[in-house]
Amino acid sequence: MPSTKKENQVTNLDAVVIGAGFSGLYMLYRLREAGLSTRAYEAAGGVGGVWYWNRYPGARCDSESIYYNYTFSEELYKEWSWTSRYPEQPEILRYLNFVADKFDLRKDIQFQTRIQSAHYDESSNRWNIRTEDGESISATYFITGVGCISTANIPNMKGLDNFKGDWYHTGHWPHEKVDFTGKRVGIIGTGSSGVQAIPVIAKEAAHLTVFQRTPQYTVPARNHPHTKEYIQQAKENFHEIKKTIRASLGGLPTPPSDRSALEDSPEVRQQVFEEAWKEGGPAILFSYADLLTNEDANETVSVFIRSKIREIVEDPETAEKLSPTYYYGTKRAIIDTDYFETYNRPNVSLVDVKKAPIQEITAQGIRTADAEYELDVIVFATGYDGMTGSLFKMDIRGKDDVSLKDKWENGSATSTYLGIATAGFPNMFMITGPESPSVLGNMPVAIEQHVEWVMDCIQYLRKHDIAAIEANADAEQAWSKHCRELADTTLYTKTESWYTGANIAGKARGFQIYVGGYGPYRDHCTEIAAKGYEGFSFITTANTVV
Ligand code: NA7
Repeated sequence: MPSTKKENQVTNLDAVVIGAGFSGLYMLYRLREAGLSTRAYEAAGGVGGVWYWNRYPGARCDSESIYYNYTFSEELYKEWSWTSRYPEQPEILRYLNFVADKFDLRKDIQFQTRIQSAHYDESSNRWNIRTEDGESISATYFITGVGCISTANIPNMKGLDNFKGDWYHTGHWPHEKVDFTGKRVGIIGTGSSGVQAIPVIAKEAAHLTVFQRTPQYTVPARNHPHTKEYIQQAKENFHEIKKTIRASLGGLPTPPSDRSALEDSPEVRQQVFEEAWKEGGPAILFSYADLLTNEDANETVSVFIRSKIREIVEDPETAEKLSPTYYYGTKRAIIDTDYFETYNRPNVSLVDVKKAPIQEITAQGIRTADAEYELDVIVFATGYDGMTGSLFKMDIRGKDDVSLKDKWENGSATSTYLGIATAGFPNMFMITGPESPSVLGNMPVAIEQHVEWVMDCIQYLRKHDIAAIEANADAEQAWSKHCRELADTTLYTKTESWYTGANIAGKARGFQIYVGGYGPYRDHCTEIAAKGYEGFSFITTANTVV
């Protein structure tokens, strides 16, 4: 790692990349390959992004391994072999370290460095960037690869400082093993992280109390090891896999059904859901075309999953508490290993904190409106300030010294052009930014598309001697409106979730994801570029806007 702490000196670069996860690593690689002087800045001590921090027990990916990786390099794809259908966090982290080593990326990553501010200077068309250590960097391009869900949400609960035991957030898990043996553990939150952690912690702890605000639909992952033959076949099918996932709606090869759930008789539908339940993973979500758009269709799958919960969970009262009522799939559709089964264990109990809210963390544990729970450890599986949280952690200022946070009114008026750029912030690119399809699919596929689009754009600017590119306000408004209109044709906006910002106290509500699917979105972005970056303005080297 180069030593770069140069007080009073300015490091001049072509491009600065924030983050060394899937986005940052690939962006860095492409910029460097194109001959741009580039450095990535990463707050963590190593590569990996969310996979560096999310080390909680049971953490694993919910996209199938053979698709949850880069496809830009056939050689890379063929050199790496995944061990199971849904890889665990340590394996994904090993993969990203392997990528960093293979392409010798580490030498251009400055670890343990948090970017404090990035201000655009209109007179020079450059970004002035400062680290928290006081280092100054000047760069033409400012590219964020900060992830969509990487800023931990630790609810502001009264009394946390008084707690005598240990507490952890799933997204900032210690590197050393947390030993739950013989401990009374409380876990708050039953999203993907809680659902993954609960069965694993329950096996170790003396007692696990789950504090649930909203019950979750979750379906079996049916994880299993991969055979050598299966992996070999995937490698042989590399080109086909790459082509299919890149054109798909959600970055996975299996297309969702084109049938309505309401076209089938109840008996046939039951059969379809049973088979999907057996197959596990995303099969249920993909079993009918209209589960996320039609309330009646959604009710059929919701009823089915609730019936499975009653079948699995022995205590009827617990089963009832675990049964969700919102539209299936409108919070992140979760897959699990033994989640509902875990509530049959004698050392696990479930507390409904919607009914009796948490009032205080005490020295001994958690006090809700109707009881006190003594605990040795509290695990916050309370999620993230999604989409904008990580961007707002930096003081990003564009033209006229306007901050991104102010422009987007703390998130309530978030608007972008294509989810990549935003008016008033020339030469700033967001990898999987708000209003891109990002989190509604298999992320590496979305990330590669953005990185490649940004790289092509930068090459175009350089070739045509253009100093800066900026999204036009009218194009941005039209894109935001289009995103909102599309979202309103679905059930997503009818449920409170981190997708809508509802999980963060005081955060403005808004659905900031493009729901039209990866493939159509890719085509649209490609067309915009082919039309000479329609909807963008160029600032020439003489500072004239064209
Ligand atoms: P999620 O999906 O946002 O889940 C967070 C959970 O924590 C969820 O059950 C929340 O209940 C609960 N929560 C949040 N704040 C509180 C408070 N104050 N009190 C009680 N319960 C609370 O985060 P995850 O980390 O599980 O998953 C994030 C994404 O990572 C996931 O979607 C995948 O894309 C990977 P709520 O449902 O809001 O009532």
